[in-house]
Amino acid sequence: MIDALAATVLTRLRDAVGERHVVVDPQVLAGRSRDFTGRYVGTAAALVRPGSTAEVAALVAVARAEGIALVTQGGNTGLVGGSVPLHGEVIVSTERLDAIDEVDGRAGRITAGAGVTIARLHDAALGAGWAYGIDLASRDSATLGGTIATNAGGLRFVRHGGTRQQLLGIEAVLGTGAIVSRLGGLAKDNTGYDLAGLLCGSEGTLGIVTRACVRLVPEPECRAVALVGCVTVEAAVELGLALRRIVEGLEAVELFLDTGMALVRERFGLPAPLKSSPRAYLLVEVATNVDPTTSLAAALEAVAAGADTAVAVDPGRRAELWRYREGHTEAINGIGVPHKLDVTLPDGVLASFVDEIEAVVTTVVPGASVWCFGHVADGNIHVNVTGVDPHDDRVDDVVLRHVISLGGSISAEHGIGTAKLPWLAAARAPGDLAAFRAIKSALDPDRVCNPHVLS
Ligand code: 2HG
Ligand code: ZN
Repeated sequence: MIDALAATVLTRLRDAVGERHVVVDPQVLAGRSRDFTGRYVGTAAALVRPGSTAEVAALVAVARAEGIALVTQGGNTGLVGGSVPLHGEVIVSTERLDAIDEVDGRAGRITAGAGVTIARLHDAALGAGWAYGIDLASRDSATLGGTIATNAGGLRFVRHGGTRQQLLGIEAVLGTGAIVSRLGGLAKDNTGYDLAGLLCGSEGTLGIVTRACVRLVPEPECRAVALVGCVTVEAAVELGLALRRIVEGLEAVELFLDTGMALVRERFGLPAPLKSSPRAYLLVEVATNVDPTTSLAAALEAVAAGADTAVAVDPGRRAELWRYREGHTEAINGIGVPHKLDVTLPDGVLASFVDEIEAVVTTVVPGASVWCFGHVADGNIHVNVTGVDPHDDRVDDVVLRHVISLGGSISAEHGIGTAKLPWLAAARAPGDLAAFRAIKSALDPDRVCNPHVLS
């Protein structure tokens, strides 16, 4: 599309963001046109790097006038094909929108650009004596804007909720070209529609987020991590549910299995963390202002007496235990292009779902390997499947339809992107979908903002 218009369009894009910030180098474009897994690979004729909200508005104006589609990209850590140019879109990189504008240590909030990474946000929060409630394994690359676009959940959801719960305000350029800006940081504000909440999770389809104001949470003084071996998945799920009820300051409850543990250990050359070789592992983190080790040990004794457990308090050892969980994504990528199915199940069927899903998958693709891990306290399991052609959707179909039949969600935290689009109609009611379409056409009437995602 852009090839035919190259001369005029490129000139207008350069006028909008400056000559240096329109990148056409094929090597750079190729790197930015594929996702982390390699399953989603597109092509782009240009990548643009706006440096301000006004420049984003100028870009959107060019896109509307020239009929160009835009795909916004932060750290490109998305896993559902939502931030790569699968239909020749121009990539809008938020990397220059990287200023931390204000850290309010008294009120506990930060205003920052969409391109600020989650790791930088954490550092800024800690520097002011606070913490940011969203954390995820891709923290060094994932950006504030990207996590807002996808309403990222991450590792601390059980305590702080998702990104939408952290948002106090947003600045964005809508597909209409209008700039919306509400960054006053008021905790309570019911003056009309919640535009920040609407843009959060909209996957770049309604506009481009340029800045946001997020709330901070207190940073507890002490942390402890326990890795508990469980003989069955059901025991691990039950333990996670029980801990949610009885442990104060529960910050994370993560599940993974013996197969994933073996893969991660092999990939990174890690030692066995426990004496036994259980079927399932529960990784629990607690953060409180008094040393939580004794209360965590007592809680584990109460609900999982005698379980094989490793406990860590000092930061280095805690990170070592987390490595077994956080290493999953990279280790799985190392053995082939995965199909990633990020789903939520109701509590009552979670364990049986994990136990049975391999059989469900291998009925359609014999020989496929299934890797389950995730945020079990939120009912969120990441079903990764390897050994399947990247373009073969039969596995996605059978897993997602199974999830729907069990009353679950086909997207817990990664979004719909292009990956889940074929199943959206089965997962949402016709009235919901009509409302989605009405919102899209009101805020992005010319379909310039990520038009192939979500609709
Ligand atoms: C995680 O929880 C991320 O580590 C990635 O959401 C999940 O790789 C995945 O499937
Ligand atoms: Zn996750």
